[in-house]
Amino acid sequence: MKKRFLSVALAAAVAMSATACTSNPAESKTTAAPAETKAEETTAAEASSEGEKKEAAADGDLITVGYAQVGAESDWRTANTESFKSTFTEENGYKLIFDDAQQKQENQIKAIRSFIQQDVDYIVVAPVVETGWETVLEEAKEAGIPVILSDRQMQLSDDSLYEAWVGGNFVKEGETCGDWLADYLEKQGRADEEINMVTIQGTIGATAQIGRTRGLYQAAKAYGWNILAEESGDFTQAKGKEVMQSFLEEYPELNMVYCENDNEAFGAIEAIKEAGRTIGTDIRNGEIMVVSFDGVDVDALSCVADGEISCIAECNPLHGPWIEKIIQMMEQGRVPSKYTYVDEGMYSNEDIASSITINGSSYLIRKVNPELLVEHENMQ
Ligand code: GYE
Repeated sequence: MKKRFLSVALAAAVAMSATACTSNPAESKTTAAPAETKAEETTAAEASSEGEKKEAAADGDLITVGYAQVGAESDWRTANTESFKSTFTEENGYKLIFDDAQQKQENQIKAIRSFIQQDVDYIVVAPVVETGWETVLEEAKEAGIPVILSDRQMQLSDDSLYEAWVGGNFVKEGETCGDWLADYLEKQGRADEEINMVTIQGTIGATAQIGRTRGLYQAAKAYGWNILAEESGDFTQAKGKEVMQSFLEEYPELNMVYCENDNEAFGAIEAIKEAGRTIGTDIRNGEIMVVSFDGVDVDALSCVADGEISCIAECNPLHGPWIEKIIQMMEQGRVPSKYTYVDEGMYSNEDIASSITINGSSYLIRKVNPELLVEHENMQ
């Protein structure tokens, strides 16, 4: 899965833009759908099977799936939405009812209630935060509609309120990022450098925020790094920039920024440049090092290629096919695994190490270079 992230065109674009770290959201390009779900390219076929689809719909053969999505806050989210839309197509036998909650839990709860009213076959939720879901999930249970979680998790007193969850291991992502940094400094004989870090957190209370912050704290404690301040950037570029601007004013001694997603990193990069500071790994001489999470698109990978982001702990957004597998199993009366962790690695342009080991598991570190892009291309 993870190696199919970039389409041929995107790979070429990364190769061409290797010297320009693009941080304009308007120019953002997102990941391609997995190879097995190329809905976008099938317009002609779609047209010819229009009659069949109508028949299927009339027969009620389509499986109706309501997806309560968080919002459209980041490139990761856009790729995740695309993965659902290209998987749950009528051609594949589904009717997808998609709802964008604009990062508000009350909107997600309304969406779930509306899915219940429409008597969908399955409800999929990417919960914006972990708490506050008990009541609405009870309502789904009473209506006999199975709920599947995608991406973030929920804290519930009764885990049988959902069938399964698919997503990334956010604590491990944070630990990987921390261990990469420690490894990087140590291998260069710079382990004694004073690290003064600021954190631009994700949406407070979201699993990705909780896990990545926890992973960082463990690393900071283990390696003796100072965390000067932390504030939420809500996983957006605009807020990330705003938060970084205030950090730069308040903490001129900061030499590292831990951004809990790439869009926040894009904002932070803009703020650092506008403040007349330099991005880079020479922190002893005033440069500021940027690290981040996601790595889903050409914008982020070109920042790594340019050295503007030193490392990205990858987070895989292509959940559509995984959720579909779960639904298919349930259709056959089988019980899916409760938790599915998607494969994730690491991106960097430093030749420091090719893997990192955390609690006995090894994580591949992929260098962002033309070979990596060709590798992606070959996986299409
Ligand atoms: O990293 C961020 C998005 O929950 C994993 O949400 C997801 C995070 C992702 O907005 O970019």
